[in-house]
Amino acid sequence: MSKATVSLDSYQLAQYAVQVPCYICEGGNNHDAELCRYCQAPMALAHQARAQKVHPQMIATIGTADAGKTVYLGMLTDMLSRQAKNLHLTARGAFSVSLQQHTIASLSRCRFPAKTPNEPDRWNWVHCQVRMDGRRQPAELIMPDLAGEAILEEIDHPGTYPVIKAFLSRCVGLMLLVDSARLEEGENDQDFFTMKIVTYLTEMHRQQPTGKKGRKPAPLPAVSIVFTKADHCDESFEDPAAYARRRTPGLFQLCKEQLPRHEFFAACVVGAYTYRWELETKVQVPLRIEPRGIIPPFAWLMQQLPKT
Ligand SMILES: Nc1nc2c(ncn2[C@@H]2O[C@H](COP(=O)(O)OP(=O)(O)OP(=O)(O)O)[C@@H](O)[C@H]2O)c(=O)[nH]1
Ligand SMILES: [Mg+2]
Ligand SMILES: [Zn+2]
Repeated sequence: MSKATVSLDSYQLAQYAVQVPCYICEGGNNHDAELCRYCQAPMALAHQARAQKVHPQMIATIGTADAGKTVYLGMLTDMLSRQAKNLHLTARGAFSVSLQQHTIASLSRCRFPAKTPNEPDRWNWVHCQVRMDGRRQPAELIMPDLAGEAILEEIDHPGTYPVIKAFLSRCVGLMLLVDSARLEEGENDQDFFTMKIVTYLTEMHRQQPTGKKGRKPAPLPAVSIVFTKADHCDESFEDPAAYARRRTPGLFQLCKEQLPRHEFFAACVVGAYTYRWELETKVQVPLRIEPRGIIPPFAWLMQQLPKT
């Protein structure tokens, strides 16, 4: 009678019995899942966080569609990864370099990067370490590039994008981008949209369970409000708070009443631009890359972060 050796795969089944919590929404996932089955955030974030002692803090960059989030975040991460002193960023994991790589590659071909798709599995997530002067320990941060349409959809219809709610409820700092090109065109939708975002945040924070008896609720995140595309309005660089009072009075007042830690900034990535027609669509073309005011909103936010 012949004998056959059959290897037992039961050890593999044992691995599936242990669930790995998603770093963003804390939902349990199989150990080999690439994306969280509940919120579609990359599970690499959870694996990296488990492998190190310090737990990354979350920083959100939010604003309407077209506000300039991708361009701003891509330029910010690129500048910080090249800057050697004061504030320096090191990407954690190859996927954390994609945003910077795509943004800079597009700009150097005289194009702006493409619109961020609405599907969470196609967003770029930056997991990085930031070293700062005056702090012994570097900060570990997670900063995704969210799609503006998805942000507003979640605010109007809560539950549409669970990843956005989970992320915003846990973030310690926020960069709220306001499109100053639209403000200069005389549109006031930026004022309404950004007021909606601030109200959503403060409401969500109020509804959060305060935890065990005696434990204080987490403080509201620090918020830097950034007027993007400020090449359209030099005056916003001179006094961003005065510009906010004039151009976005609703947002200015709401921040004053509701956000104990906030500051206004102006930033732009290009110094000159033109337009070209592509398939009957007018497309903006960056001519000169001349970043201004990119680092201050982030540097201010870093000073507000709790020390880990
Ligand atoms: N003049 C000028 N235009 C800019 C600047 N930054 C972005 N833009 C314009 O704004 C557009 C949108 O920028 P994005 O960074 O893709 O905007 P977004 O907020 O990521 O938009 P979604 O991905 O739809 O959420 C770009 O295609 C440019 O036309 C800037 O600094 N100056
Ligand atoms: Mg984008
Ligand atoms: Zn999740």
